[in-house]
Amino acid sequence: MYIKLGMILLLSLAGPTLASDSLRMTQAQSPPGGRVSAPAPAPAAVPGAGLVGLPQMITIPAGSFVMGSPKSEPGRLGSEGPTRRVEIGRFELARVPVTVGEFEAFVKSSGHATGDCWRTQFPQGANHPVVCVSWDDAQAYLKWLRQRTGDNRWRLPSEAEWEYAARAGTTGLRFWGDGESEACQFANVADQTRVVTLKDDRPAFPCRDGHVNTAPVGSFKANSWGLHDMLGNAWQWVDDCFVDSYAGAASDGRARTTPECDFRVLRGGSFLGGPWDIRSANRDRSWRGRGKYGSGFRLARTLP
Ligand SMILES: [Ca+2]
Repeated sequence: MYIKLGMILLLSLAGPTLASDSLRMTQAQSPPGGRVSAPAPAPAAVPGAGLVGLPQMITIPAGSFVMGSPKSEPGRLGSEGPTRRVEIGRFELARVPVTVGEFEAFVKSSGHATGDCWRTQFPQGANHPVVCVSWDDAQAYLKWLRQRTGDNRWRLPSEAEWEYAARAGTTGLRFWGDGESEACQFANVADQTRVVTLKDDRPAFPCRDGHVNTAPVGSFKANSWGLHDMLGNAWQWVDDCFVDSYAGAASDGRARTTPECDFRVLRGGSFLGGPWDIRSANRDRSWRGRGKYGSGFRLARTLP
């Protein structure tokens, strides 16, 4: 399932001058699992340029599933229906979301202009998911990644692909089942740690996951397809324009998009998500040019 480590080691995100462009992700900066850090450090001839590992990608098998939620589902939004069967072709999805360290390497290397929100909301390690980034920031990251790797297949998942992968064959509220007390094994959610620490009275799960804000990516159990953090930790931008219903949506897994649409879809909930938010079918939206408090993204790649 996983790309062989040898294949992902040290693809240069710094273009053809691999040896001279050598910002390194040190061991301390490199998140646990899911990323391959650079080997023995080399002198940084061009400070700010990037040499980082690529994310571990998981091959998502072709198949079909029922997208959306039944009207009986607790917390359901009207936009989660009508349910319909969708056919998905195989593709790749990153094992974990894009991290702060990776986004920082991108900003330094590309000079991409973005606000400070992604690094100033609360303390985060380099191995936490980057949050408060916009859909346009994600597109800039993808453009940079395509250029640096010479691989034009990098993209965001479509909303249908995302839900298919998040469910990993399950049909309930969450990939671990419908239970709320189990949530803290599988996701960083609004939990009792946050309730007690911040006196936060928003709806929370009846368990402790140990994290008030974001957690290092890959800290919680994966779904059965090996994907971590599909629910909780950080919202994930997908490619689609937000439409308030699935009526008329394609059934082949393509993103529903037009160049002029300004509101894009976010999926998965975040560290702020209570039981109604942390569901495989839940949807949110935001203006493409502005990050939400917990909005991040996860890389996908097209397969032939
Ligand atoms: Ca939490």
